[in-house]
Amino acid sequence: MNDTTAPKLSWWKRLSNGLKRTSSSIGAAVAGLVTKRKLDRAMLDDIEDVLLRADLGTDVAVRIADAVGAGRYDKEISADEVKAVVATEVEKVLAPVARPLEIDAAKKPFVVLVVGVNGSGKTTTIGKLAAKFSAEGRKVMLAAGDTFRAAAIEQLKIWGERTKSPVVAGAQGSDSASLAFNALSTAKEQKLDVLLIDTAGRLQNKAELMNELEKVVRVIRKVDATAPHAVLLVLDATVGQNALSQVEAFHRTAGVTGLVMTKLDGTARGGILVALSEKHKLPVHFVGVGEGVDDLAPFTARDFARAIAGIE
Ligand SMILES: Nc1nc2c(ncn2[C@@H]2O[C@H](COP(=O)(O)OP(=O)(O)OP(=O)(O)O)[C@@H](O)[C@H]2O)c(=O)[nH]1
Ligand SMILES: [Mg+2]
Repeated sequence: MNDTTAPKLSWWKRLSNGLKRTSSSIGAAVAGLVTKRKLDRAMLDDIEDVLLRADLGTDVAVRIADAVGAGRYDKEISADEVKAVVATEVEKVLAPVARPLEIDAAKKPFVVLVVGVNGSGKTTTIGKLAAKFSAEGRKVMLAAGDTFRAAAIEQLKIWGERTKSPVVAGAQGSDSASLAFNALSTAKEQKLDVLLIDTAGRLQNKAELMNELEKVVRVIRKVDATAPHAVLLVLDATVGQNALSQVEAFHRTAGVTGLVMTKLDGTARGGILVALSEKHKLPVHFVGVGEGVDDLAPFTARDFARAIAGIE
């Protein structure tokens, strides 16, 4: 193993291990379906059901079943063939959305606002991103915009210490828009490279909390009319279909520019990322496959598609 392949392999391993619950549920079901049977409509319907249960969404499930059926009626088909078709079709959906988060170095700082429902993984993702950006030699600042809970401020401070990034925090209960304003003003004065702004978790159907988020965006623009330069919606893969309505609501309120999907290691519903990509076509920048600082990986269509299909 040389230096260029080592990180790639370990990332692939983390991704495929992370997605094991999703891929093995698809793989086992497909294997059970195709043994010693000739392909017919009933088998395709069963394959479609398996894919729907993994949350890939109706359109994609139907398309995959059609692709499996094409030219194969009345023939025996192996589980590996089905998996290969799954991987190919899923990759087609994901390829247009798998886009890196590009930091525009001309923005000082490049402002990243991180939003999402309670517990989706926002603060942890900020910590992981701070580590990544610092490792790239960028000067990072964190803003503890979740002012609701004292524990949230503490949690961000710990990530600040770990990643040696300064943290701007206010008192618990203070206004999160003013906190964001102060943090951005300071980061601008100090000509820092990246400002990562944490926000409190909020349910997408709570109008008051969504209005507060709108205010954060408005106030940030008073310091820099072009900011925020990225609005990342952090989605927890384990919620399944609810992620679709989260994307709609947060996109409407805060103009989401890209997605991060966390907890792909803890769910059999990783297919939701495919359904989301098909429906909303928002860029997917990263996926989280664990709680550790290294467990955030850039999203790549081919790797994800193969991992979800359970191709080794
Ligand atoms: N397994 C796993 N756990 C994760 C991942 N990302 C975050 N977590 C865990 O999920 C829990 C919630 O993460 P937080 O980062 O606090 O989530 P949050 O969105 O900031 O939560 P609130 O601020 O309460 O809205 C923590 O226990 C994290 O360690 C992931 O990719 N995989
Ligand atoms: Mg948090």
